[in-house]
Amino acid sequence: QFSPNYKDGRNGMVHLFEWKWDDIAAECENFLGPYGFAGLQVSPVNENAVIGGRPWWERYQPISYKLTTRSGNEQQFASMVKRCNAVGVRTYVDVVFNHMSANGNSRGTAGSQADPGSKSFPAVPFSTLDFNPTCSITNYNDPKNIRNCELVGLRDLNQGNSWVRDKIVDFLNHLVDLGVAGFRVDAAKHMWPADLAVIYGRVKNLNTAHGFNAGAKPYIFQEVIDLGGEAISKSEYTGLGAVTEFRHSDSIGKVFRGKDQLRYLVNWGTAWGFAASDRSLVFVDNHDNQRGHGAGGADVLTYKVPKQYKMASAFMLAHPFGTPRVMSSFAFSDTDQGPPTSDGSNIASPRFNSDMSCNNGWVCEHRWRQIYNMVGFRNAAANAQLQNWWDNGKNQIAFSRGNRAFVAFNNDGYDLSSSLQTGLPAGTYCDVISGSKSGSSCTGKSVVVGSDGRANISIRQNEQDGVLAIHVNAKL
Ligand code: ARE
Ligand code: CA
Repeated sequence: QFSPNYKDGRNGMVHLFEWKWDDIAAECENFLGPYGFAGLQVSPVNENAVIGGRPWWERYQPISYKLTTRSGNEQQFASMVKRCNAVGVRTYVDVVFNHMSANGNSRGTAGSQADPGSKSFPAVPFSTLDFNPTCSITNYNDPKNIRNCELVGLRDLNQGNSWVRDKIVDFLNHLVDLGVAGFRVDAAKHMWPADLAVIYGRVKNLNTAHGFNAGAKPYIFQEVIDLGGEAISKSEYTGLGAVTEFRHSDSIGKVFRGKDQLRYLVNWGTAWGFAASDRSLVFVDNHDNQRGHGAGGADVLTYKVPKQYKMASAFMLAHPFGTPRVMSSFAFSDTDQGPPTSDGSNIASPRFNSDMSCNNGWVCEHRWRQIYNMVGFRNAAANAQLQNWWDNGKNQIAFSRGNRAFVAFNNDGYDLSSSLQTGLPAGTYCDVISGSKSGSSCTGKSVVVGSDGRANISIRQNEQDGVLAIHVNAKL
C-alpha cells in the first residue's frame, strides 16, 4: 500500500477533478499516455446526493456504493480504467466512507432514495445502527470528537461495526476488480487508524488481468490534514499508507510567493516537517484549498497566479521528494460552483485549442506545456539523485538530477545569468519550459552544455516563466 504501482518509466499523477469517464478514457489515449503521465485521480465514483445548484461538493455526500454519478455509470467507468491501463496510466479513486450524506440530501445520482434525517440509506443498506450517535465536530483537540462526530453535518458511519466494514470492503474490492491501482481515502483523519487497518487489510491484491504484478497491493493515500497544533497527527496513519502532505502545499506556496527564500529549498523534504518521501503524496494545491475549503489558505498557489504556480509545479516535479500530484481544475469564481455543464446539470466535455490547452470552462493545468513537459523531465530523471545544487544566496537556484536532467529557477526581481554546472553530457539541449523539442529543433530556448558540464544559464526577470529545464530526452 505504499507503492503507487506505476508502470516502469512513468511518474506523476493528475487529479482530473469532475471529469467524465468517457472524456478521461480519451484523455489517457490522446494525452496522458503519450506525455508520460503515470496515473490519474478521479472524483468520487459512487452515487452521491443531488444538491440544488449542483455544487462540486455534492460528490462528497454518498447515498450508496452504486457506481453512477455525473461522471458516468459503472460500464463507462470500467471501460475508462481498462483503456487507461492499456496505455500505461493507472487510476486512483477518491473513496468517501467516513460518512454518508447530510440531513435533507436524500436523492441520489443513481436514482436511489435515502432518509439521512433518520440515518436510513436503503440502497446500501445502512440504518441508524451503522452510524455514530449524532454530535458535531467542534474540537480539533479531541480525537473522539473528530472521529466519532459529524463533519459539517455528514452522517458519520461507525467503521468499528462489522456490517459497515463489510460494505466498505466490498466497495473497495469491486473497484480493485475493475482494475484501479489505489485509493485516496477522504477524511481519513476522521476515522480510527485501527479500523482503517482492518479495512485495508481485507482489500484484495490488484487485478493481474490489468497488468499489475501478482501480490501488488492498492496504493493508499489518506487525506489527513496535519499542519500541526491539533490532536491528530499524520504519523498515526503513515504506517497504513501514504498521507496527503498539506505542509508541502503550504510551504511551496509561501516560498514561490516570495515569503520564504528559494535558497532554503536546499533541504526540501522531511526537514520541512513532511512525512517520509514514500509516505508523502505532494501537491501545490488540491480541489479544496484552491478554493478556500479545507486547510491552507491565503498562501496556496493556484492556476489564478500562473507564473508562480508553474514555478512551484516545476519545482515539485523536478525534485525527487514524494509522489507528486498535479491538479487539473475547471475555472471558477464562486467557491461552491460545480463543473461546467451543457445544460445546468450534465457535465460538459473539455474542448481543446490548437496548442493542446483546454477551453469550454476547463483549465487543464496538466495540458500547460510548462507542466506536462516537467512530467517528461521527471520521467527522464528517473531515480537519479539530486546533485549540483547552486543558489545565489537569495531566490535563484538550480540543481541536477544526476547526469539526466537540470533545472534552474529565478524568483528574484533581476536577471539570472550564470555559468552553472548542469551535470549533463556535452551537447545542445532544448529548454522544455520556454518550448518543446520538435524533431531536431527546439521551439524555445536552447542551452549549450560544454564538455565540462557547464552551461550559460539565463532567466530574465521579465520572462514569461521563471524556470529553465533541460534533460537527456530533450537533447537536440
Ligand atoms: C457541504 C457544505 C456544508 C454543509 C455540508 C452538509 O459546504 O456547509 O454543512 O455540505 O450538507 C466537501 C466540501 C464541504 C461540503 C462537503 C460535503 O469541502 O464544504 O460540505 O464536501 O458536501 C476538514 C476535514 C477534511 C475535509 C475538509 C473540507 O478534516 O477531511 O474539512 N476534506 C475532505 C474533502 C472535501 C469534502 C470532505 C472531506 C467531506 O477533501 O472536499 O468536503 O467528504 C482544519 C483541520 C482540517 C479541516 C479544516 C476545515 O484545517 O485541520 O482537518 O478539514 O480545518 O474544517
Ligand atoms: Ca468519523
